[in-house]
Amino acid sequence: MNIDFTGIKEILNYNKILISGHKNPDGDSVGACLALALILKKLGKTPDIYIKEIPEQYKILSGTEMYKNVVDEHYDLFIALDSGDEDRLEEVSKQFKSADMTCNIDHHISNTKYAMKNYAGEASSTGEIIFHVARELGVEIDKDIASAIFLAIISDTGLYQYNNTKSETYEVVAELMKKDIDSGKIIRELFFERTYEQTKLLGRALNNMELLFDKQVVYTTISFKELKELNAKTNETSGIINTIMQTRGAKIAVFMYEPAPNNIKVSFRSVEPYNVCELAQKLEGGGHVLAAGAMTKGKMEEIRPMILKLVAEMFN
Ligand SMILES: [Mn+2]
Repeated sequence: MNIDFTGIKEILNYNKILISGHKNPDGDSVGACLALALILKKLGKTPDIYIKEIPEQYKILSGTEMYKNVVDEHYDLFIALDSGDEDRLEEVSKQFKSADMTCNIDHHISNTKYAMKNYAGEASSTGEIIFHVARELGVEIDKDIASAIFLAIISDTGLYQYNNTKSETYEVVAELMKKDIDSGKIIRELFFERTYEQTKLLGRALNNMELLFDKQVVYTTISFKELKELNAKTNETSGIINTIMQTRGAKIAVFMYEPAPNNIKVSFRSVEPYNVCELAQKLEGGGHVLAAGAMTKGKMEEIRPMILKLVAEMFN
C-alpha cells in the first residue's frame, strides 16, 4: 500500500457526511461505500450513501438501508470512492462542489486528485484501501464490514485472476475470512448467478461477437433496441466484457453498448503489454491498464469503426 493516510482522521470532524461511488456502480464501488459507511457508523456518525440504483447482485450485503437515491442539497463532508475523476461521480456533483470538505479514496491509475484530500494509490480495489482506512481510524472490522470489503475485492480482481491481485490482497482477505464471512455465498451470487434477462443478453452479445486483427481482438455490441427487446437493464450488461475476453488468444476485448439512444458505453479489457487505459483516455474515459472504459455520444455505426481504428493503431 503506497498511500499516505496523513490527515485521514480529520474526516471525523464532520457530521453531515455523504459517501458516493461512481456511475454504473460495480461491486468495488458498492462494497467500498458500504464498508466505509459501516466503519463511520461505529464511530458514531450517520453517513448517507448515494447510489442511484443498486444492482440486484450486491443486495446480499447488509446495511443496504443506508443507500439513498435522493439526497439533501448540502453535506459538510463528501467522500468519493472508486472514482478516478469528478465526472465519474454519480449525479451528486452539486453536493461535491458545495461540500466544506471533499475526500477522494481510490485506486485508479488515472486518478486526477480532484478532491481537497486525496488518498489514491495502488491497490486491488478501493475496498482493499478501505480495510486500511479502518485500521487508521482504529475501527475493529466486523462481519458486515468484512463482507462488504470481500465483495469489493473479489469484484475488482475478477476473483483473484487479474494482475492487481498481490500478496497484500490475500493478506487482507485472510483477515476478512477470520470474521466468519459467508465467502462462498458472496462468490456464487457475484460470479455464478445471473438473472434470466442477463443470460439472454449474454447470449445475444456472444452471438454478435467477432474476431478481428488476426484473431487478436474480440469485440461485440448490444444496441439500445436489443436491450429493450430482451427486457434487460443496462447494469445487466456487466460480465459481458469479461466473458468475451475468455476467448483463447484474445489480446484485447471491446464491448460497446447503447444504454440510451446514441449514447455508447465502451469497455476494454486486455493482456499485457496492451494498455487499454490509453485507449479509454482518448475517448475521455479512464480506468486501469488492463481494464478501462469510456462513454461517448453518437450512433453505433459511426462510433464502432472509430473505436476499432483506435484499437488497430495499438498493433502498429
Ligand atoms: Mn474499483
